[in-house]
Amino acid sequence: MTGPTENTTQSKQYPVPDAFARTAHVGSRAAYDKLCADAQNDYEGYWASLARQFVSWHKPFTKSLDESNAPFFKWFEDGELNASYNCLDRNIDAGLGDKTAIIFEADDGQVTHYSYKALLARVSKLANALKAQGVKKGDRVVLYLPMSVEGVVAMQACARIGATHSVVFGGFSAQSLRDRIEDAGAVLVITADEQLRGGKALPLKAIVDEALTLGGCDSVRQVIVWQRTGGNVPMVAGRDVYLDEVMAAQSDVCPPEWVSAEHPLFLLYTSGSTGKPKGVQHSTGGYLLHAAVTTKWTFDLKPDDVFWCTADIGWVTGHTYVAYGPLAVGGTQVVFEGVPTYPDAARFWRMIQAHKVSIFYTAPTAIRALIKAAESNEAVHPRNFDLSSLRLLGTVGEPINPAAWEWYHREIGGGRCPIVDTFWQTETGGHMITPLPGAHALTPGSCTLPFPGIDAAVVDETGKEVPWGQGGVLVVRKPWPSMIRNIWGDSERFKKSYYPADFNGKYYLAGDGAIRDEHTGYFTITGRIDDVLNVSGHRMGTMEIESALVSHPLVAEAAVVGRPDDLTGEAICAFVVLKRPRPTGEEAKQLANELRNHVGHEIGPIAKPKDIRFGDNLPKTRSGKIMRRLLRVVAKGETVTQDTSTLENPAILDQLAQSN
Ligand code: 7RM
Repeated sequence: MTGPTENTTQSKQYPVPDAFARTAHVGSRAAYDKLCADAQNDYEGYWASLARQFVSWHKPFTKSLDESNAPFFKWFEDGELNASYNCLDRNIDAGLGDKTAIIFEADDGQVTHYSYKALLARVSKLANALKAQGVKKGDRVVLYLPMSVEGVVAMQACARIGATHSVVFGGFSAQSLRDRIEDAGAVLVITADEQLRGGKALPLKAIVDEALTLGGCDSVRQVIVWQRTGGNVPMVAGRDVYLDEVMAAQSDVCPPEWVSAEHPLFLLYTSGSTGKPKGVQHSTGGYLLHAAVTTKWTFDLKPDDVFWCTADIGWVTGHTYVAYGPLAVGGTQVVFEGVPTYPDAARFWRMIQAHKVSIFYTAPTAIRALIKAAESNEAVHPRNFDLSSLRLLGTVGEPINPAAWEWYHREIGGGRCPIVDTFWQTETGGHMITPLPGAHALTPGSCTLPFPGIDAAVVDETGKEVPWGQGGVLVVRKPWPSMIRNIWGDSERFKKSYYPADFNGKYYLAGDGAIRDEHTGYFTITGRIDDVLNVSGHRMGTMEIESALVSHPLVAEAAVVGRPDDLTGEAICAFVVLKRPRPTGEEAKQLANELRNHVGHEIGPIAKPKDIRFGDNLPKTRSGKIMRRLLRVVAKGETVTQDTSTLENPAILDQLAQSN
């Protein structure tokens, strides 16, 4: 057990446990510094050497980075590879064919093991089936699937034939699904009859049917339906086919389609501060490289480890650290269909014990919910379970508060497991700022230092680095292999969002604020600096929610802000002006529920506002700008002390404050 020590800033530091450092891939601060120095001295050479080490190339690349069309950077462009070959065939060729690639645990607890060989056979059958349906290299395929082996297989099958997948999280509504299908111009959708989570069935196929009737989806020629529950779903003749049937007809051998390193492996839609969700476009070569190297170094993954990332494949974490990273390095991983609280809040601990999980990666919001559950019900407390197989823990998606960090470290990690607090984004493809567990002493609440080769910095509005101890804007000063390549179909928005003129168009703008520790230089992320909320680690644009609200016939105007929430990190708080007089009492309650459901229907349940407050108006400047800054104060339940003299209607603040 390693105890914390106090450093000069009074923040606790947990040193690297000796036993961990001895066997770690990056086993000391000196080893980390050496990697950083290598990258510093020969940036392109550093990445090229990793790309040769971690990726198998069908045709080797001759050039590392192409900056000629900045900020549309290209990496390893004349190299050819296949992501699915890298994740499956080459492991089998290396003798891992019978090794377990995936331990799948279903919602009801049923467990199935899949070897690398078995996974390749399934991927190949589906890849052949997609080809038989006419899917070609470069076509987009939308996946609307539960957390499942079939989901991973579908992603890998697309990669195998050079089709670009776009996974849509099963919690998004028909409208959101439609928007994504249309924007991507998908030729085919793969879905399931139903998704099963926490004992409840959600009708995915019915939502696909609805999405396709909303218009704009003429590009879709086929829908492949996986019968997960065997629920009786209507099939559209000539359009819908069953997954089992199309796979059964195919050979389990499918030669990989070799693609350029820059070929788009996938699109993944994510929320921005304005407008509709953006289709983040990722490459094949650079992305796969970062997925592999971060899985190995950040998680210190070894051949005997059992890795478990709890993220759904509908989010980027489920792409990089379920569908690609662990397979690319020949690991064994757990894939879980269900939720952490079913049949009870000990599900994670029971599964870690049963599958002897050694590396566990989850979100702070899940940890906070499970702390609460354990504190109110002894039966689900982790101390009732044998968690001794664990050697490393990780978190992702949002800042982790030090109290939750300490609990995770003590109660789950038994005081012996380092915690990697990994900062990254959909756009970055993989870890950007993260501890390497054999190299960095840990400070709760800090993601420590950039991954070797990532040139992250905290700067002021002019792009100048601020001194340690002073807050600023997080940027990345050099392009890196797994970075976003474009916003699908909107290059202008790509430039504006990520390479704004503020920094001469030279720095990648993450959209987060950060501060570095005065003594250690460790980074702490202070949160989004734009109108993006982070609710339970899920990104939500306030504009999207506002648009959903005003699409309701009764709503005249809406403003959405975040407020801190103990459990979900941030909670969505909506201020609404109706086209009729302001409702109060029972009527307000009913209307708030109606609006909540409306947002759920428009975007998905995750976007439902927690608070809805009705007002006669919203606080506006004389030029008509809504003062969100003041609404954030009201949302927190605090009194506005700021100057409100520029407001057209200062009295509205009192009304909104009382309207809860
Ligand atoms: C992987 C993922 C990205 C946003 C990002 C941050 C926040 C993510 C951390 C974090 C503090 C972390 N992709 N974020 N990880 N904040 N510490 N370790 O979450 O595109 O969905 O979200 O999430 O604000 O910009 S994401």
